[in-house]
Amino acid sequence: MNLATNFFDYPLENCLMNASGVHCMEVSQLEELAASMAATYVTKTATMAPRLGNPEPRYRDLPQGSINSMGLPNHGLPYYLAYLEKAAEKEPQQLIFCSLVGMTTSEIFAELKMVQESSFNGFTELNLSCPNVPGKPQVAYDFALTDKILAEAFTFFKKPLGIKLPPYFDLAHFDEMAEILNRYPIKYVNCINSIGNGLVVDLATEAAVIKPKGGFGGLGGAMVKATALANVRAFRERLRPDIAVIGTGGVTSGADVFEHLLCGASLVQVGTQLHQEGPAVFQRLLTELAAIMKEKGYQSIAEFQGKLQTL
Ligand code: ERO
Repeated sequence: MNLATNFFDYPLENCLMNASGVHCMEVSQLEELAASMAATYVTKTATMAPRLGNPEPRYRDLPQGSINSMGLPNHGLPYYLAYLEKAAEKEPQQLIFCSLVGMTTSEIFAELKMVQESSFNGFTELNLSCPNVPGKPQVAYDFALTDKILAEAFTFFKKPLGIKLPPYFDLAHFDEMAEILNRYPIKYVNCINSIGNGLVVDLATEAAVIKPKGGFGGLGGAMVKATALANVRAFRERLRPDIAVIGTGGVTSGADVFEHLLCGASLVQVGTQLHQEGPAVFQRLLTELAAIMKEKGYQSIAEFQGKLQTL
């Protein structure tokens, strides 16, 4: 079975990687991802300065997924850039993604300038969808602001850039965001970040299960899969063909990976399930994906990628 694929000029052994935020905050975790069966990986979304994040408990695994309000704990962009520059020296052909976010537009531009001036030439993922910083709305729900940020960013940022999007729930919003994105030289979108501001209740204690923001947090895992697939499909149908879509959300099995690919994903990220199972999850998902492809008579991903049928 051939699970190989390409992401632009990078030949990859398969289509799997972590979702930013999971198993990628520490260099030791990044090294474990590099050594795992994941084809590539992304660093924890970074701010310019290190952050401790929100008070604990701030993450909870649930029977149907997870809820988190981490609040962007990270070691600061220079920490991740130093790792990425060193990794590229060791293995120049290895594809790695650098995720970043700013609390202000000027922080975003300062970070992009730092990446532009660095020797890191992989993909940069601009996260416009963090749901968990108190008082800070998700940028990508503000269409005019997203447009303004991209217009300014591309005046100086010349390296490959992707955008991490929040889930949208209305066809008019898919249309509006795709129309903006299609006007810029972005390389990919990543759908979806967690579904923002869910509330999970513990029946026994009659309390919320996480502490920050009164228990409100981003939902991930199995419960978000249908929303993730809809976003992958909706953007694949609307974006220029040269803009790739990375599928993230609800991947717990090889069947889920297959469905993301079928809806048009070029790569598939694993978040909640990676948190629950550790990096061994990638081998299991690949074994399951290969079994499904064999049963269906597919020899390669290209034979079914993006070919969802409608009734
Ligand atoms: O709270 C976080 O650090 C966080 N959680 C998410 O579910 N998505 C994010 O994008 C994010 C921080 C950027």
